[in-house]
Amino acid sequence: MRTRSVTALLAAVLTALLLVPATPAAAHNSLQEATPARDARLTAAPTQVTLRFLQRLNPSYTTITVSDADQRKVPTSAPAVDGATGTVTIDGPLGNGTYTVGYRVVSRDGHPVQGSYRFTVADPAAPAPSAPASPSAPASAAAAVSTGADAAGEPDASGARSGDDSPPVALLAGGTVAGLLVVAGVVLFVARRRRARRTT
Ligand SMILES: [Cu+2]
Repeated sequence: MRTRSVTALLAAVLTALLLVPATPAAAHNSLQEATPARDARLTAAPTQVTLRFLQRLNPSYTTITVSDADQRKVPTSAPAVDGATGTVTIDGPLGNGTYTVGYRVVSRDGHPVQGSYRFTVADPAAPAPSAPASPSAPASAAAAVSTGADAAGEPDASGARSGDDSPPVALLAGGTVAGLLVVAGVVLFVARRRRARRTT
């Protein structure tokens, strides 16, 4: 019977849609580990900032900055990228104070991910900084909200473990979804026409 086969096909298509695992948000890169750590209070000034991400970094699209409490950029080297890890070396010694690390990287699917966090240098041997910059500091941290850290977890674990940058996974999944949607639309259209023809 026609209607039954169309219904069965439609059910199969919908099932396939549900089974497609790709939620693009889950494929996004995210910060996994930072040195100095978020909100760390260090008794000795760091000379490097090292950020390890979920996915391999593209050296051409990796930015790591360090800013002081007045939002002035601290001179650093360009990021040295090794796999999923990026490191900048801080040119001069950091004085006591609060610093913001900002980063911008791309995900495997090409979408940018950015975020920031702060750490504080409180070396008891160092003189206190003269800058009384209290109200301006929190604004910078609030403005730079991480966009991709939401679903850092499970669905992408296999891809992250393999460590290769394979955009086809996300692209294929996206293409499959689009294709299935088109098929579902056609099936619905045909089914409706058949039904309409039968009633007239
Ligand atoms: Cu994306």
